[in-house]
Amino acid sequence: MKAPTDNPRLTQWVQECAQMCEPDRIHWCDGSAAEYDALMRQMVAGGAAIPLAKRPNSFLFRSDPSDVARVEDRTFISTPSRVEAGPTNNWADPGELKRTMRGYFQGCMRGRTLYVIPFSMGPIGSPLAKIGIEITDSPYVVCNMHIMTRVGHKVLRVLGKEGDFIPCLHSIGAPLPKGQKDVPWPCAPIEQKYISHFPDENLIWSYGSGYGGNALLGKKCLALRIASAIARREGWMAEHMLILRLTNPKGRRFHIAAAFPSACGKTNLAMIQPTIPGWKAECIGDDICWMKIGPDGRPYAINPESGFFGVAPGTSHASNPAAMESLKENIIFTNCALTDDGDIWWEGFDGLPPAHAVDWKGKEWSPASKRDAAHPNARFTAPAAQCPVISPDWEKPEGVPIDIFVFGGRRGSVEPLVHEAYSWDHGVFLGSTSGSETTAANIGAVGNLRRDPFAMKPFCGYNMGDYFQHWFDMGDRFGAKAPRIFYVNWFRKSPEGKWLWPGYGENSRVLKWMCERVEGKVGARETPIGLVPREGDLDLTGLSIPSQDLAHLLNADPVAFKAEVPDLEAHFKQFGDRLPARLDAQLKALVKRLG
Ligand code: GTP
Ligand code: SPV
Ligand code: MN
Repeated sequence: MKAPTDNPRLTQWVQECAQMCEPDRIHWCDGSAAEYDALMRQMVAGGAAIPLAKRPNSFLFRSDPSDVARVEDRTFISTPSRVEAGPTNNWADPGELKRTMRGYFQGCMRGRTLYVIPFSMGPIGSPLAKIGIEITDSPYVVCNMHIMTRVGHKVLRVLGKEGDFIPCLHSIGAPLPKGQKDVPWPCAPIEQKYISHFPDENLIWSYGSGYGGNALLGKKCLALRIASAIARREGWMAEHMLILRLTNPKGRRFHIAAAFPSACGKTNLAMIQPTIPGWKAECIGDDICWMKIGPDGRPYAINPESGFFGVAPGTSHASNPAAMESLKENIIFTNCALTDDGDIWWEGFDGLPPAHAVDWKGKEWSPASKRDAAHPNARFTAPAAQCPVISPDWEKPEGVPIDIFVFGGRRGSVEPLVHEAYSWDHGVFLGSTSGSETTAANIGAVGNLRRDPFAMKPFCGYNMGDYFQHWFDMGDRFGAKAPRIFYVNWFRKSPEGKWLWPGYGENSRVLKWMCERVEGKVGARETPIGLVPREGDLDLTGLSIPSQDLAHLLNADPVAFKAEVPDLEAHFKQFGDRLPARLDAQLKALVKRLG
């Protein structure tokens, strides 16, 4: 196939990759519906995709049981020196890593097609957008990229002859010998998986996995790890944040950007349907936020993606009706269960479980089975435009001005429902120390408390100490225009282990408090950890929460926080002289307030 571009750097890179990977053929993606349909037909015929009778143009995929989530242990930030990657990243020497990976890439696409996917992160032509080119041997990746990013010839037109792009090389790492039948989800064993980033060269090499952030390279690899490194150099921000617009009954708009770790509630909050009368919410993005300082000195945010790669389990009409409405057609489902009438199902779906289903491993399942029907990290890939609460401004090239930053995590104890930072520096401290229990979004143990600063631990493409400093530098530039900073925890549990807060749509009550704090209309109580609403400060009309539960939710127990200080000190210590002095000062101030 002739290259539909006259960009010499692009044609040369594709040629080099083809020489190394030795595919049977090369296909330049045009991003058309016809291309998507043809690839899906091919995957249905080959047994990789199952068409769903109940959802038009929707398909179910079952991954290999070893390839179900991001692999942080196999993810590398490969900078010339280890200190540039910092203590929170896996580092590998670029020369050595490339040598090892070239060994794997050599001939890895034999028997397969090399797809070239030109894509834009951000509305095509937006001053905040970036162009990437993904090379992959996975038609599943191509179809997902069609939904998650803007793909096609229009990207090549913007790129032009001289334009710059971020090369993203991906292979599932499973050459197909002649005459051998393919398996439904080819991939390489875990020890051969490499998700590698070379931030100094804006280069991504991913080998061995076909799943999510390991393989859809526009998402975590480009839009967070590489983009965070570029953003620091260029003076903007790339964050693991949802973006949402809230309009109060008077018509005043607030734009909120919130960073929670993976599988800790971004998609749900992004599509919130407020339970309090008169408040309206619109979704702008559910996972990634790029921000530049606008002409008025405020941060302006865009969602670089064009789809949702959302956690399926727990999604229902009760928890997230807007997501359910988005999933009616044109969806890729991965690792969900299949019902006998040709629909998908997962734990936490509306209504009763089906009497019989086929689980995510393709095995017979019934409610009596001891195992989950859907994998806990089962996902849907859905076009953002299908979301009933998507904002009419979600593709505005200049973005939306942010009023409020929210950090948070999943903590069964200690952290109250919400608190506000005393200052920008205190807010950066809250972001830098945020802790959360690990989830199924990464392969590894689930439920362990870890520090996940700014929800960026797995996604920061450089030394996290320098990233903290970048937040201070940006705050200094925002000055009086800096967004206010809050910290939330929807996941606090009673000693008996039940959720204390109803969550989901009811989180609008917490958002209302934040907006009214910005307007100076509502009070708060000073505590050692920050400003916490008093019972009367939260609008709880129509909600019946036992008052002892509410007291528990709003309790910032100094004893519990004091007990965490040694862990915070150890957390900061790992950054050595890269830790901004302003964070050290914040920790000392906290210790003093705790008494
Ligand atoms: P990534 O896509 O991995 O970045 O995840 P995310 O941050 O978008 O998480 P998501 O919104 O998909 O939520 C993950 C899980 O948390 C789901 O099982 C949700 O049902 C659950 N969840 C989300 N919001 C709430 C809440 O307010 N309360 C409770 N109890 N659970 C919630
Ligand atoms: C996350 O893990 O934060 C995700 C899913 O959003 S993935 O794209 O697989 O990284
Ligand atoms: Mn995410």
